[in-house]
Amino acid sequence: MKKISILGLGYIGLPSSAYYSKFNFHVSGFDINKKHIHNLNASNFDITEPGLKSLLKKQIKTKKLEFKDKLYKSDIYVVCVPTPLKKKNRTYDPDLSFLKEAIKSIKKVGVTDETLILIESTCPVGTTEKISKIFSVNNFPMIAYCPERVLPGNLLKELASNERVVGGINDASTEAAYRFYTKVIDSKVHKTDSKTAEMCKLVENSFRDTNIAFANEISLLSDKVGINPYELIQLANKHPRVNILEPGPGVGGHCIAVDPWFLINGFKNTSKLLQTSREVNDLKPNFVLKKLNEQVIAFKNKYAKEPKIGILGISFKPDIDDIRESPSLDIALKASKKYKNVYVFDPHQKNNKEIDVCKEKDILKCDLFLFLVNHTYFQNSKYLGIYQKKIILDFCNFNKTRNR
Ligand code: SAJ
Repeated sequence: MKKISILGLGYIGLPSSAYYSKFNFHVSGFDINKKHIHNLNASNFDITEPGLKSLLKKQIKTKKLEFKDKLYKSDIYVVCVPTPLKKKNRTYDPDLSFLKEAIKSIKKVGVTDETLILIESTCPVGTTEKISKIFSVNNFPMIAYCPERVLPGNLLKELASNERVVGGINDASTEAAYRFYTKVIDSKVHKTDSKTAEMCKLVENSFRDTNIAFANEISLLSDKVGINPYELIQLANKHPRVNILEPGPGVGGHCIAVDPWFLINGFKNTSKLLQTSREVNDLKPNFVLKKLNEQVIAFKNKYAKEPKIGILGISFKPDIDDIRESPSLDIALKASKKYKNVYVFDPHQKNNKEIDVCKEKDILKCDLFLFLVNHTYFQNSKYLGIYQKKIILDFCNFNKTRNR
């Protein structure tokens, strides 16, 4: 049985380790965070991804899945470490230190020309070729870039069903990557070179960011003429060749709001549309706060008192607890600082470290509501009642069917 090591047990590496161990492989999950490894080995999972906890438990029992704080020699290495952006001074340069360390640690345990290294982390174009240079010509492994495409919240299903793109630094690497993914996924695997595969990942997420920016700009224009953007978009989408996404409070998460920067930074004069899209999406929370302020002033003028403000949802998108880069959390934090009576409620947040999340009974007493995240939980008579009877600002299409 071939041995696989997964490097980096985050939101891609951890489910991938469990998933790959369902096939004819022995999988060893490796992470530099010893505490994380300890927790995984103690079955102490802090996970909300549907189905993941039970899959992990099941696969650990088969003894084909284990977690280690040391990297061991393997036939295949799947690299899923983070490649964050350096936000210092807002330069948004990619930090490839984790990736470089991961590749160095693979070199240290020893590779041959039979070893296969699959890089799934998001990278600037050309990274796979560059990092391959650290291996000596005598022991040169096969290396391919194979971007992940899974959607948080639907991850285990998409790991199996999404088509994949694999791009090796040479034909042997592409073929080996192709053989691996065709064994473990139920969908097509497309072969290309490493640069095209790297760019493909960045283009996919930039496409979504730009399309959301279009929707967000439409919402700003709608506000100028006093119409409902969601109704407008629903009607425009009746055209057979129009399919506008949904405006929201901004774009969050660790991918869509981040990945376009890999292209913008790499090709400054040729990525104006991407940069503008980022700006449009990043400015949306300010617009939400401006609209909130208008309502607060109107309330104070009418009732001669401060309104109780209820903020519904702080995660970066519906039905998950992930708050990374969340525009809703940003709005909630800023509103809590500016106004006296702000209540924040999110059914997916229990003990949030960044903001106090109130009890549901308290939120129901508010006067003015900001609907920020369209959690399925909110689709009940309590919140429909609020929507109809109270002062509301809807930035998540609460009252309409989803259009994603
Ligand atoms: N959003 C809108 N309007 C929309 C759709 C989304 O404002 O119509 C917002 C969401 O509320 C959220 C943000 O965009 O704040 C991103 O959410 P998302 O559902 O678009 O994407 P992610 O970040 O959860 O996952 C994306 C996916 N990429 C694409 O759809 C092209 C996923 O397939 C990738 O694997 C993932 O990025 C990644 O890891 O790169």
